[in-house]
Amino acid sequence: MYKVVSILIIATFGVCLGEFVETPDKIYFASKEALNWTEAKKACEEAGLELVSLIHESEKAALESFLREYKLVPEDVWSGYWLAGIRHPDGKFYWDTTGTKVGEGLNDWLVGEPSNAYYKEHCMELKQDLGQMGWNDYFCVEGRKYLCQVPRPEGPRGEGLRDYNFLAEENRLNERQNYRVPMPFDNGIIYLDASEIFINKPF
Ligand SMILES: *[C@@H]1O[C@H](CO)[C@@H](O)[C@H](O)[C@H]1NC(C)=O
Ligand SMILES: [Ca+2]
Repeated sequence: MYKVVSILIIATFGVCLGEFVETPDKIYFASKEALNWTEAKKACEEAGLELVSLIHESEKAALESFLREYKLVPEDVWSGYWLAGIRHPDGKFYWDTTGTKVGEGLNDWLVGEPSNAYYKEHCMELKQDLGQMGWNDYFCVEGRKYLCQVPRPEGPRGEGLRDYNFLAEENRLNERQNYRVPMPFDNGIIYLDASEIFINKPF
């Protein structure tokens, strides 16, 4: 099924796929360019694809092996890829493409995430931290490479939202009280505020 769908997509959107890293794997696509989240969503859609959503454990394994095989694993904490998940005004994360809640099947948040730094991290990226791939919430206005997939052939579909402007606004819902990131220094633990960590990375 995937094969038929992807051959159709390649045939129809061959030109647009020039924006993506060329791989023989035609289920996942890694962008070459960095865009903000809404532009990344649009770029996937213009190629007949959609931002990657991760609902089942098997999808995490498939995506990670794709990234490893083509040497596309995020190199450091600043080189993640946008995924389809966003924090809605109700404070909860949803996959934009399916309309379902993030974390209901697979839950792959990195330690200490989602941190919602400055109350403005409403978009999900896949990044690597301490040798582990997983999810982080990050500022939607920032440029990131992004991951697209062949649209899910079955299952729930999100309608999409009329207005995504809330992604650039503060949202203090589900605020963590005294949120602190544990750092693996010595046998005691040194704690840093999320705001200190982001002090050199203004948005
Ligand atoms: C992304 O960039 C476009 C074009 O500059 C802009 O219209 C849009 O609001 C931006 N989206 C976010 C989430 O910053
Ligand atoms: Ca975060």
